[in-house]
Amino acid sequence: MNSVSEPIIVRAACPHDCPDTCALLVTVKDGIATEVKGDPDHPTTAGVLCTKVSRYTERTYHKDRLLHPMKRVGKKGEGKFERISWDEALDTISARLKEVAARNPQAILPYSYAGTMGLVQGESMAMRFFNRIGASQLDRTICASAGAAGYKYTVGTRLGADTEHVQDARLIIIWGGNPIASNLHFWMRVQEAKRRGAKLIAIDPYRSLSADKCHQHIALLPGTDAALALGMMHVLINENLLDADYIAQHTLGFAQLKQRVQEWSPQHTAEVCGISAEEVLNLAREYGRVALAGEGVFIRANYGLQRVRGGGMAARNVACLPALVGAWRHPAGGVQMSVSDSFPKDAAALSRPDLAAGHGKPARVINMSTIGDDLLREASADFGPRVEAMIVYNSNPVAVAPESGKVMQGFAREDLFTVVLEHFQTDTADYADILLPATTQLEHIDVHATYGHVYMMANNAAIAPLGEAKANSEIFRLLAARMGFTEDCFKDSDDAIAAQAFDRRNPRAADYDWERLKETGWQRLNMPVAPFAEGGFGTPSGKCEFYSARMLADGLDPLPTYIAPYESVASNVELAQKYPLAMISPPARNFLNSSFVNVQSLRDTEGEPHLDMHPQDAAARGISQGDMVRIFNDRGSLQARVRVTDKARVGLVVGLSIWWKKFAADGKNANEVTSQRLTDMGNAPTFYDVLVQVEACPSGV
Ligand SMILES: Nc1nc2c(c(=O)[nH]1)N[C@H]1C(S)=C(S)[C@@H](COP(=O)(O)OP(=O)(O)OC[C@H]3O[C@@H](n4cnc5c(=O)[nH]c(N)nc54)[C@H](O)[C@@H]3O)O[C@H]1N2
Ligand SMILES: Nc1nc2c(c(=O)[nH]1)N[C@H]1C(S)=C(S)[C@@H](COP(=O)(O)OP(=O)(O)OC[C@H]3O[C@@H](n4cnc5c(=O)[nH]c(N)nc54)[C@H](O)[C@@H]3O)O[C@H]1N2
Ligand SMILES: [Mo]
Repeated sequence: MNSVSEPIIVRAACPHDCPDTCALLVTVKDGIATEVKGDPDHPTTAGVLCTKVSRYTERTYHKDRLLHPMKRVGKKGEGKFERISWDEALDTISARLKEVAARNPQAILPYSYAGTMGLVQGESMAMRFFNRIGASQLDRTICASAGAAGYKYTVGTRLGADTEHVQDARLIIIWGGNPIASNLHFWMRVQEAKRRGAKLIAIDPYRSLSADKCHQHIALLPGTDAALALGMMHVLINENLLDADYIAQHTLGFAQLKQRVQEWSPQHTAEVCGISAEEVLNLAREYGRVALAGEGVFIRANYGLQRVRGGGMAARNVACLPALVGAWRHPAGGVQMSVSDSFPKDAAALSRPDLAAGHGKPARVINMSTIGDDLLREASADFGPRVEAMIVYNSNPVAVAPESGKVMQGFAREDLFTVVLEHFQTDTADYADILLPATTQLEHIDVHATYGHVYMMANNAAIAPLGEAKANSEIFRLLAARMGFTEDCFKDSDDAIAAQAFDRRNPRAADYDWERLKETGWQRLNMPVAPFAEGGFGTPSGKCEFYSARMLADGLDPLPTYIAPYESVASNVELAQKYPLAMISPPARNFLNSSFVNVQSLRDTEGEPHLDMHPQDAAARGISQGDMVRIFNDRGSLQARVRVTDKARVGLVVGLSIWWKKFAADGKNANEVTSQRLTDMGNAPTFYDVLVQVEACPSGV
């Protein structure tokens, strides 16, 4: 790009699906990116990057980067391709899409998630394109929609306690999250709080890296968090550890809540959660007492508690806690789950839903979490047309979607036309008919909202695209032209799109100026700290809704309750006789979902697929440290090497994820055994609501 030999520094933003969205400084010398560092001046990044992203150049210049368009020459899934020109690729795709669209545009399905969180490369040109076609809509549920639904019923909007004040908290509860692995910059502030005397409590069935560093670890059974929150509310209410003034002014339904929680005595709660009654009592008392003393009690509620049948309700119950004790009054108090609603994204300008409206009837919606079943469905009055063409970008569904056996069967359909836009030949790319090389964050521009802090972030292109790679936005721009779409929005440059990203009519982004943001790299939204200190919740009543009429209208219990997992020893006795172990598959520290698994140095650190298992469970099955085991249920099986450890509580096995199948000895990963059943609200997947059995593999495997 530049030919001077003096290195230049380019301001960029980390594109990955992580709450931290770091501000990056990229060193470029003679057109080559030589180093990626965290911006020391950006308040949450604070000059620090995780191991993965500090190796960003290793990923960008990886020898396996896709550099040319290719077409499939082998069988689906075999991964055999031949180089073609961009013209041939775009002509083939547009011809096929026109043919399908002429029959029924809803037979076309985009499939994307958060490979990049950028608004330009993720939420604009591609969405415009599919809206204009009138394609099926994808319900993007795979990560956060259960918790989002539960949180929003209660609090009204996804705002929460501000990361920048965590260090001032006196009590920090890490609930269903592992920030050392997945929210490092939050953890750095937790460490500062600890040095200042804060107490840290982890609530997690597994002694994760983070739980191990907390003062206390409450190892409840998976999927029982809603019960624990009910038990805490029982104690808070019955022992009058309450902020009566906050409750009176800013909450709705206290009397009904009081009645509801009576059945959740510490003893009963403890039985459901598989912990002791003292743990319930002490947790509630500590929470209430510290908050009522006017100090910060900060709950970091994360994704671990949402990936089960009652995941939405669990998030809702946890979101009720701070209102009871007035924790929201303190800048370091309240709950933080996602703060993504802080950003006034201009979705109408970015994705142009009005273009879809031109097709008359509303588009059919397909849930990305049931893609296995939906690819295998025939046309029907209920379902609509069979999916005939699928365009995948920013996602690796063959590795990450639940019940993988079905997903692979769907992708293997000979009559399905599949296009994949990727950096690498992932498990999903192996099934593509046309495989297109996409640029990485260093090669394109973008603008970012985040879900863990409140800064708008700019990403400048640091280097020219490698090989023939093109940005997602450019690929869809070219496809739109080939399809004959003449609307002006298909001519927008990436800069023009970025300039439309935030709605300046909203006071939070009133002074948003893309050209300036590109120079400064980041800019805080005009957001107050302690967003609910004076109430002002986003619910219909404007209060924190212990009782939610909207939930009742949606067919849900209007009050906090407990919904047992689909698959647990207590809830499904029959299944548990065959499959007595609960399995969870949370992220491995050195991977980001399935991204980075192909970066050698990071994969070397993780080694190979492991299964953590309690000594008692291992002994009962004649399994020893380092044995290769088979993990199975009715949906499928996979192999992993056992680590016998009491990090996993009795009855629980843990397979840190998400491995590329092709790097596992048996070509499988944890999603072989996960199910496509959905959560109580938000239609999200239930990745951690799984029973399995484990047996030693015959020796020699
Ligand atoms: N390094 C790294 N960082 C990441 C990611 C990654 O893959 N790798 N992924 C990114 C993405 S997409 C997301 S959504 C976030 C996820 O962010 P987090 O939610 O913080 O994710 P995890 O690290 O999986 O932490 C989940 C924890 O929940 C625990 N858990 C499992 N089941 C239950 C349960 O029923 N109840 C409770 N209380 N705990 C349970 C697990 O043992 C695990 O320790 O992280 C983001 N950051
Ligand atoms: N068993 C199990 N399964 C899980 C989870 C779990 O904890 N356990 N977690 C779930 C969660 S929380 C999530 S969010 C999902 C994540 O699922 P995905 O969003 O699919 O995330 P990744 O696996 O990281 O795949 C993203 C892909 O996008 C590609 N990519 C990155 N940037 C670009 C770009 O600019 N252009 C193009 N075309 N491609 C790009 C990357 O190379 C990568 O292959 O997985 C879910 N699956
Ligand atoms: Mo996620």
